[in-house]
Amino acid sequence: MSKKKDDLQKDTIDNTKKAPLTTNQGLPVSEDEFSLKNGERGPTLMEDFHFREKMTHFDHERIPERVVHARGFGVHGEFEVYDSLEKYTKAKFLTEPGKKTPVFVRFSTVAGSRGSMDIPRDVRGFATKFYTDEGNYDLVANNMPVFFMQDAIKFPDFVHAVKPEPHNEMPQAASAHNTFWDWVSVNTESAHMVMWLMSDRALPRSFSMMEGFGVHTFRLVNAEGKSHFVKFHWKPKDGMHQVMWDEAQMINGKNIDFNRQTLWENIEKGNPAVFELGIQVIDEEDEFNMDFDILDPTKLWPEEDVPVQIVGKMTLNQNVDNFFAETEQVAFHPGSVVPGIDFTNDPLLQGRLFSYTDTQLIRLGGPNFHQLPINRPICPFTNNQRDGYNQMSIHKGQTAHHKNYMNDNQPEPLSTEEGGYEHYHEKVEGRKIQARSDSFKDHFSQAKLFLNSLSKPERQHLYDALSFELGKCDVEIRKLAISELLNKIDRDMTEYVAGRVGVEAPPEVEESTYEKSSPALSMMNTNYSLDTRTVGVIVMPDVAEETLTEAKSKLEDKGLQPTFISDNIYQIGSMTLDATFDTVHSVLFDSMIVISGRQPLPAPAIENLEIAYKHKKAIGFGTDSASIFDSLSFSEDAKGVTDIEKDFDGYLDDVKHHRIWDR
Ligand code: HDE
Repeated sequence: MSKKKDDLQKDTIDNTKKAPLTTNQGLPVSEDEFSLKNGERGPTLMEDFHFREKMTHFDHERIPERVVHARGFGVHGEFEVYDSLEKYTKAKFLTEPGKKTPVFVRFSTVAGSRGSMDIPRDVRGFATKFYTDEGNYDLVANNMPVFFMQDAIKFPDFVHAVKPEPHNEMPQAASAHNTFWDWVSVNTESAHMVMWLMSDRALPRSFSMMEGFGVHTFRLVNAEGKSHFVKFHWKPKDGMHQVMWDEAQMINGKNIDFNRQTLWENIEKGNPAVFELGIQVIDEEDEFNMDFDILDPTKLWPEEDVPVQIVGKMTLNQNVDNFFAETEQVAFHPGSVVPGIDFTNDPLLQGRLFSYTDTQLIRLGGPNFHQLPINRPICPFTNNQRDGYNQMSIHKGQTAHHKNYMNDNQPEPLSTEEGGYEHYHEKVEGRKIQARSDSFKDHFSQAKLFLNSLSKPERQHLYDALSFELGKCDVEIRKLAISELLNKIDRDMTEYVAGRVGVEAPPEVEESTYEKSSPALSMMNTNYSLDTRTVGVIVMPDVAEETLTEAKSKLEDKGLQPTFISDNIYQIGSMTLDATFDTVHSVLFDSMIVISGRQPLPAPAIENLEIAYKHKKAIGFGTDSASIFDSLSFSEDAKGVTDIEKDFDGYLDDVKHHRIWDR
């Protein structure tokens, strides 16, 4: 159990134990089904304090959802630093090799409301709270390394544009609508991020199969006070993998909780989500040596130019005990830092430093939200703040002021040598102006860099995504986006999308001629593993029990997770199958296998296999099932279709590689 999980125990109430029902005042209750009435058929009486208390609590059970990132899913774990990073930082959790720090991570989508689906086309939040010995450090990251704008003052406009439209609250959790495309088309600093949003990165197969990025340039400051610029990365052990858009739309209907359920179940089964922490570092002296401004949050540092140094590992291995108390009440803030980590003048970051505490005040109802069990540090904290809504602590003593004589100046600020936080002594000079540096003006080069770095299928998916999204917009907005955004990034993309959405491609402009690419940006250049991969195994009733048990153990031995599916829940020998075609579908699995015996396939099995084939998934079959191909549109010789009795390894290799892209 992590130190934080341990810390939560003091507030955990075990409601699984038999206990008498009481009111909030501890009064034992004798009746909880009938309110107090004037006669059996009479009106309810005001005097029924138990009814009133129960109903009042219920009436007040909702708090405002987050204005963005409303739908989230939290998990506990631990972070371990590999080697000391003292060269760069004095942060203790990064300088003691092997030191383990408890963490709580909340993954989220951005635009949808709390009850929206798990796989919209959207950015994913990836916020980590490190409960360090020097206080909480929050790395409030996303699964994309850049952002839609360069200055925080535009954030409310952007969010208003991407959220459901104000007049009719549609569409839910989607950027495929007029206001989003209107905003990004006339705020072209969004071009790079729009490419990411239209890419497969926006449709992660699982929370454990996506990268995380701190986005901004931060500072690491060492004990000598020397600062380096840094970008933070999370690299997933299982690699980055996506689902297809057509598939995502089906998954969202079949299982709205797809990503959260996958994570929850894997953790329950003992399969943690594992990420390595990476840093890219630029010396202060090299601040101006890139071909962009390193303070510009719409730019990434190509990994080939500034390598990612892997410095530690995070293992997410424990689910929450209570969703509301932990996942909903957790409050992140990019301004929660520890000595050795500091900010830069990235204007987006500067604005975030204001917004996060402010939003918690309304969401969590007052200034004491840091006392909520999930938010409080595991190290002691003491200051002169008192009172306010929901003050949970009883502060003993007469003084709540500093400096003081009466209490010998306690609590006492620590010197920086003793561990007190010191802001980096950055030299700042300038006039007060509302303007943006010219060094932020290139909006298109890295949009093109991203596009240049994609493999053929990834690029095609991006074009298809644009065709879908703009196809949902009015014709003026389609034209606007194509001429103001796409045409300035890539001509081929412009012509393709214009053709698909039925507008004329605008005249060619001097489009970005940026030719560089960054192979690290392609999801194809990632880790491939069989761990946690799922297989839907279609079973017909005449199959022998041994065939099934053998298949099950063969698959499980390789780390795969089979679900045995039939028309009905069949009991085959002593084995009970897991699901029926009513409850699951091939879109919910990474791969399908048919163990049919010689019986013809029922219609739902045919549909499942055809869709799995369309979604480029590996398909396996048993030798005596070869007749199934009589009812399918593809043959046993098709790519990624394998007789698992003859070539089990070949089948595994296909599953491991996620999709048969050249099918
Ligand atoms: Fe956030 N963001 N954001 N954001 N953000 C919030 O804070 C904001 C930005 C991110 O799981 C809010 O507690 C502004 C970038 C995550 O609880 C709010 C700007 C990145 C989460 C807020 C940004 C993020 C949030 C809403 C532009 C990636 C979810 C609820 C200046 C580095 C945290 C809340 C969780 C949440 C403001 C841009 C990541 C309103 C003003 C860039 C992962 O305060």
